[in-house]
Amino acid sequence: MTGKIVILTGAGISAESGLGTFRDKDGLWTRYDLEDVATPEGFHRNPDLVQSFYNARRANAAGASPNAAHTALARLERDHPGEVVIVTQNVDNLHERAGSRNVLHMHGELAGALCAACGARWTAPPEMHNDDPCPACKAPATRPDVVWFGEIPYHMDTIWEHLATADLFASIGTSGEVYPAAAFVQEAARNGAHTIEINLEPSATVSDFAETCFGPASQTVPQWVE
Ligand code: BJW
Repeated sequence: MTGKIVILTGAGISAESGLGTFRDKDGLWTRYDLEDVATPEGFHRNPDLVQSFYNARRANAAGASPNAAHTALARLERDHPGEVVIVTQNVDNLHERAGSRNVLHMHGELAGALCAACGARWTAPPEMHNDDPCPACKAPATRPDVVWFGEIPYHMDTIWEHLATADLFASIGTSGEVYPAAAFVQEAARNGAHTIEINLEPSATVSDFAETCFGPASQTVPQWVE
């Protein structure tokens, strides 16, 4: 592999680390209504439910370890200095714990807290409560620093710039159901990148990819990186 490599990752890359995906059978959205826990309106209606959902996920993520797929991507970055960008939809920090450095968390991070009143951001404690005071404005308006439906994902300008200059775009472990991430393959291809989907099964956007590779990420990603 040579040239600039942009890699989009989703929940499937962390599945074999024991973190649940959203839309698979047994996924989080079979047990929770996304309108209740992944929208600003849901947070307004029942902040305690949302905080307990994310407190449990923060605890799960803290107990999880990177798997062979995360490690392989970190190795790819070490072997191609300055050429690899990971754009992750995941709110865990398994890419960083595997050794990846150039990681953009477009849907935020479990490790972050955000003030719904003034927009201040700080490091989240293991347990958060919505009436925790904001360290900046003191409003009791603490929420997880994650991107819910109807909100604009982080780092979008930087991500579009990377997609415009990518030579290779790989999508790993994402269902292709959520925008704008689901549109990245078309943008990268339009700009001349080779595109590959690496997933357990074909995603909703599989027909947009030039190449596909199906199987568990802990096997397919190390093979792809070799
Ligand atoms: C394995 C595996 C193994 C399993 N190995 N693989 C049309 C255009 C644009 C926007 C919209 C549109 N229509 C609607 C919208 C709005 C909306 C949207 O997309 N809705 C859809 C439901 C249709 N999008 C938004 O609101 C977004 N904001 C937005 O669009 O702002 C305006 C804007 C416009 C243009 C530019 C910029 C901005 C915000 C979306 C926020 C999503 N938030 C969540 C929660 C984050 C916090 C948290 O984690 O709780 O993000 S929802 C959830 O879905 C989470 C994920 O990051 C995201 C994607 O899920 P992912 O990662 O793909 O997981 P799954 O479960 O769906 O799939 C797992 C895959 O892994 C499967 O394919 C498995 O097969 C595979 N797999 N095991 C390999 N071992």
